[in-house]
Amino acid sequence: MSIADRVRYPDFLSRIMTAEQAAELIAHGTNVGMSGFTGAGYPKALPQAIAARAKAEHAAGKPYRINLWTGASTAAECDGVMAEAHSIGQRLPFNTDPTARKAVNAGEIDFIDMHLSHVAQHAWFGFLGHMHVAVVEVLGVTEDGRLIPSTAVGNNKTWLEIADKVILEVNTKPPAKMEGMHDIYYGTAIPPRRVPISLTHADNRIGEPYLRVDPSKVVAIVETHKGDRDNVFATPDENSNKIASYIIDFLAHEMKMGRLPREMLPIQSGVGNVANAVLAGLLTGPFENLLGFTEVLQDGMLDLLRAGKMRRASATAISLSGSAYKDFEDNIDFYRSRIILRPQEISNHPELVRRLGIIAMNSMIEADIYGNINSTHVMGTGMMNGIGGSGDFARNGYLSFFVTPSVAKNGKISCIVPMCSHVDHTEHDTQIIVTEQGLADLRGLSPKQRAQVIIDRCAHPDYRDQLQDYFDRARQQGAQHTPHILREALSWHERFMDTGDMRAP
Ligand code: 0RQ
Repeated sequence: MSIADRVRYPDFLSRIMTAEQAAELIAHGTNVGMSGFTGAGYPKALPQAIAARAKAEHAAGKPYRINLWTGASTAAECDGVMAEAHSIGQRLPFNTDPTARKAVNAGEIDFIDMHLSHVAQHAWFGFLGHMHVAVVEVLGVTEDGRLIPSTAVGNNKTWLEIADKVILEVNTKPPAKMEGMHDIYYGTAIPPRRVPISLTHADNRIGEPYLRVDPSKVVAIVETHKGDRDNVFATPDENSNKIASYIIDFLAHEMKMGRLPREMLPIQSGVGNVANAVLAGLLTGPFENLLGFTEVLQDGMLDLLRAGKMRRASATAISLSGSAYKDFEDNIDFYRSRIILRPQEISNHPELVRRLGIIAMNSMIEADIYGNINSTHVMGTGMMNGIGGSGDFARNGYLSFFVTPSVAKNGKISCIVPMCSHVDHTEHDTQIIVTEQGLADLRGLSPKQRAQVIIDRCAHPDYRDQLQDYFDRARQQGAQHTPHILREALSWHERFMDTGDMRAP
């Protein structure tokens, strides 16, 4: 299928140009809103052209950097190439690319780590500054100039609304039959004019299938024909399978006790190997007719849909491995009626997460004995990826799980610590912590009760005695509400430093 088949709005045909020509329209110092969420739906040609332009400008002794705002992470061919060309000044709200991560931790990129549900509204409020250019991947343009969204919606609706100029990358690779899968809600407003979002079930449609754009803002159309990043996952290992089995047993128990409705509640799942293992566990688990209300739809949810275990899934992006993507493409008629893709301000909206009663499952770097969670910073200083959507779901979910193997780096580091070296989710947002050692149900417990359960159930045996000793001595110091020996708690991580592994990769 050629670009002429995809761009059905005649006025736009004269604006087709190369990525290099379009990159000339993006000046040094520009705030650029790009599409892209968890390795899906990001522009594939412009970032390479921007990187090439930056290299040429730098070689000529001129500065060239842009500020890059997206939905969430992109890929090596987007964040990676631009970071490698030293062409990113500011970056928000999330990144998983290793080259960009190094530049963030080296202080070259000013990274702003944000809740994903906050990004669009902070942009509207004017908190982030002015957006000059939006670069958005779409699958096509309708006869009347509306845009067919791609594999990720992310913040595209907002970028198209607030940017002065728009560059569209029309990707002819994803199936044209994705048209109609999306649900773009245009009812959000700025306080005090906000009204309730009328979504009462995870699979409601409340918007329209297309993105709107003011045609006069579209300055360039660039063609691409490329798949998204291949999001390969390792086959779940023993630890991931154990974590998954504890969660599934716990959910079954909660249902038996009448604390979870028989029809189950919609599921949010973070990304990564453990998250995928939990979804794989649900495949053989006792629950039927599931609903997904999440931000990223990964392989595990596709499996649940295919097996008929899940009836529908709502997300903002489809982020698949190569083989799962092929299945998606081959069976697009099946999936398009079962998947709804929404803007991230809706997929992650606290109002909806709370109303729908989402079961949130997210991975973490470390938890402390009182239930505070570090999702982002290795050793309290090195940025890993960002908080992403974990906070949107954890604070507002009906149930909120945080999961991790009990140790990292081949056992050299304990993921249960006396005091987190950085806190993303406070003890008030954490209900259940799970490692391969066991599950700690913290609901209704005071800090001292929580500490004992976390040490007993979640700590690795190699570290359990050290943590127990710390907790015992902290309590002996006096009957404080949350006992700590501050000097020791703050220096705990130093014992891992000589391993050389306590840095963000
Ligand atoms: O590094 O690969 O160099 O060994 O951290 O750890 O165990 O592979 O786990 O891929 O699931 O990532 C929290 C980072 C976990 C992720 C985090 C090292 C470990 C390894 C990765 P190596 P694993 P995962 C949905 C919700 C925040 C955003 C979020 C994340 C690397 O889940 O970014 O939840 N979450 N979003 O060795 C030192 C420790 C460590 C450690 C792990 N205690 N100390 N290093 N590592 N624990 C998605 C979106 O929001 C879009």
